[in-house]
Amino acid sequence: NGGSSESRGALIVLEGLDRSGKSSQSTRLLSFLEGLGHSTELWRFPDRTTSIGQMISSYLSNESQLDDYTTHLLFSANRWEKRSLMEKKLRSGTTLIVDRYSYSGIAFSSAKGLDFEWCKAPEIGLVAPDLVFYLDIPPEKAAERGGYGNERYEKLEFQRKVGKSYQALRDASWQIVDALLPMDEIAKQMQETAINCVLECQKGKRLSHLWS
Ligand code: FDM
Ligand code: MG
Repeated sequence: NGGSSESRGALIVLEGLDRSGKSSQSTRLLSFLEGLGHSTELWRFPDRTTSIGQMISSYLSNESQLDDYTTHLLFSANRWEKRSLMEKKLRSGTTLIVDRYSYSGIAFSSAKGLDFEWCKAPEIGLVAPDLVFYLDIPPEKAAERGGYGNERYEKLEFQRKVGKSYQALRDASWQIVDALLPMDEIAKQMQETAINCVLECQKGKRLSHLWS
């Protein structure tokens, strides 16, 4: 990357309903960018490896009960505990591909009936993504794909509500991808947009924070 100490990595987020193909496409994007010689890491939220992440994980697998508001704040705290490392990596030139981020936090909690603005508030100040891929899939089609697991939110009725909440979050950083296209086609579309984004960040696009 020319060795400029100012060139930074890009924050690229993947969002979408469960079974929309986020995880497969994140992995493919990772290999693509690494293949081009870009320093890249794949992250995901919730990050279940931390102690907050373990509370979230046991809630999701129905091993524990938690108040909805508290749950929301734990998901947010799970991003905050990674914020400084995230910023450090980006500033040192590493691109981060992140499977779910603040948009999931807001979409899932507001789908439970929590106030949208209340859900948004704790996300203010986190690093803003440079690019968000939304893998767009009708909830019915997602449900047909090899079935959901047994986690708390993996129910068709609920996923329909989440899909609606996501729509209110779309902004200029979003690229909507048709998740019903063949995997290779999706990967190709994403690669083109992602590489442009990585280059823009290298050239000096400033890091910003949610929601600006
Ligand atoms: N989820 C994920 C939330 O409810 N809030 C959040 O902030 C995040 C990041 O957790 F149903 C939900 C979305 C999903 C569940 O995510 C676990 P994975 O990607 O299926 O592990
Ligand atoms: Mg899941």
